[in-house]
Amino acid sequence: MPLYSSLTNSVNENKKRFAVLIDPDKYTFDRLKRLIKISNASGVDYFFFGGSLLTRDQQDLFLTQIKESCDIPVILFPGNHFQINTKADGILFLSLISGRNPELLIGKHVVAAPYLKASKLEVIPTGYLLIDGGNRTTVAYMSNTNPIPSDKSEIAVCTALAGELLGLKLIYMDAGSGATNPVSLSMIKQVKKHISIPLVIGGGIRTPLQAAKACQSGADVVVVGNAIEEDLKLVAKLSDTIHG
Ligand code: 1GP
Repeated sequence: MPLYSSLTNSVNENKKRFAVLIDPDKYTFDRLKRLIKISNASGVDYFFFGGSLLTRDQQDLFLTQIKESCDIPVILFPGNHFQINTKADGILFLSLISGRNPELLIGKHVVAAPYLKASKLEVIPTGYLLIDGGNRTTVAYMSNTNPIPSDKSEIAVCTALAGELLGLKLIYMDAGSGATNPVSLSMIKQVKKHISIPLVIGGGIRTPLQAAKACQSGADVVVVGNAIEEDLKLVAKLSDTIHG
């Protein structure tokens, strides 16, 4: 089944989904193999793959290894169009709608479009909202955009709603990798109340309790990267909590 249809089915059945973010710069090949094994055994739903800035040329090697060793779908979460890779299953075609940088609203998309059209990647049009997580993150710097202030839920609601009305299929609210504070529960609740497309929450989630609260507040998919890089054992605990 296509990734997006499967996700909307889960949302309709109120089943929460768990995505492990793999920033290929943060893993050695051996540690990646351990992550795949643990994720497979723990029922991880998706691997999100990418980073705001990649400095090591190991994407292809890593994607090959993941696809050869498990059935967990790999969805590209690209920092830029150089990260398009047809070994993955799908791509979050991100428009950074919380920002006012035209290159990340539409510019890079024009460059990427013919490659995506010619590929077999499932393209998931995604409204990407950066939310202030209490520290300056790589993604905020690299994207040259201002995150939405953490206490301005009404801005997040209107931005997410605009994304949905423009035809985007997913809203991803991200406090940024390594954020001090995850997206607030009240902001998640407000946004969820006003949109009807799936809601992805990530950035700064480090514990099963934080993941559970994000789910209870309305997250349909919870994304964790940093905390898992530091402790692979967290995968099983997060998976159990998110899947209830
Ligand atoms: C970042 O949402 C992801 O874009 C995950 O963030 O690495 O802080 O878990 P963390």
